[in-house]
Amino acid sequence: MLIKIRKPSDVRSSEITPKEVFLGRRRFIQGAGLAAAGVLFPFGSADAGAALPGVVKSPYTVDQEPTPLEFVTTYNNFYEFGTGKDDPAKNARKFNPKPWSVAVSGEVSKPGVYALEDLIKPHQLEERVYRLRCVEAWSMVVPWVGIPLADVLKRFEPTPGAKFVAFETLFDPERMPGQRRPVLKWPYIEALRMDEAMHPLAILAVGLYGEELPNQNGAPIRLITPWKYGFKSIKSIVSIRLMETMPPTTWNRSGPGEYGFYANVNPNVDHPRWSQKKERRIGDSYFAPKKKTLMFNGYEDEVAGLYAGMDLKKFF
Ligand SMILES: Nc1nc2c(c(=O)[nH]1)N[C@H]1C(S)=C(S)[C@@H](COP(=O)(O)O)O[C@H]1N2
Ligand SMILES: [Mo]
Repeated sequence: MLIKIRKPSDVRSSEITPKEVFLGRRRFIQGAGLAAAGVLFPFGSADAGAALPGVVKSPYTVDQEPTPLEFVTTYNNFYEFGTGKDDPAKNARKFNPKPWSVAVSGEVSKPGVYALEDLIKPHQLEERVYRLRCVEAWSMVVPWVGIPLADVLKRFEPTPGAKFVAFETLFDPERMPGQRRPVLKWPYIEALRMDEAMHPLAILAVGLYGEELPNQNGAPIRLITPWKYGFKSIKSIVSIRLMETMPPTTWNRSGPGEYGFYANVNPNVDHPRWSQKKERRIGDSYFAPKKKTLMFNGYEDEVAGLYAGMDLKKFF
């Protein structure tokens, strides 16, 4: 396996480019008066995104060089802000994700509307370098800041009827201009089976590269399931609903033959219109060799057990 999960003692802080370097670079670029600065670093106005202090490094980290911040924040999929890769960075600049709350409902003993500050406390935050693999056959490596989804779900006390978890993105066409056109059925919804949601690799992220999430990356709170295609990692979540039956999901609904409910990264199951055997790492030269796609995006040892006995060609 090319990707291994390291023990905390293996994680050297020097492997993650320190925040100061990025802040310094950002200030340098702005100081140099480059017109591109606003495009390269669109979040926050003149200032950097708010730093998230005291974040501990998690052992759940891949041993790979993170994709530079510029690419992570300018090459995005977030259809609420447009369908082009550079649209979210431009069109989400004015989006204000504060205040924010998340409605928790369904098969739980403690439903309610939770303010983001009550849902996720700063002292719980950890950094995990995860690979994000888009169904479009490109990938990135991102140092996310977040907390295990399981830790959050347990606090709502799921009832025995909770078999699935459904997530919903904010629906607000005034603030999310992409929602004024019916390119997808809004709001964006995604879901996991309960055992997937409780897996320690699944996290709710509130930051990346040591700072609060940029708007284009799903501020202020998004899901990250690193063994699944990126479209499962729903952004700007306002609702978490625990359910007895399998909920509909946005991409599965828009193209059931192309996007499965499970959406596990699988080099052996091609998308009907393109291969999933290889991927292009964003930030690499266009002529750089593509990388082999790994089963479950490299997390086979950790997650294969969730799908024991399932035909992954049928349940793609
Ligand atoms: N609400 C919402 N969430 C979304 C999307 C979207 O269009 N809307 N795009 C998904 C897709 S296809 C991918 S690959 C990832 C991209 O995350 P990134 O832009 O932070 O790299 O977000 C996912 N989450
Ligand atoms: Mo994607």
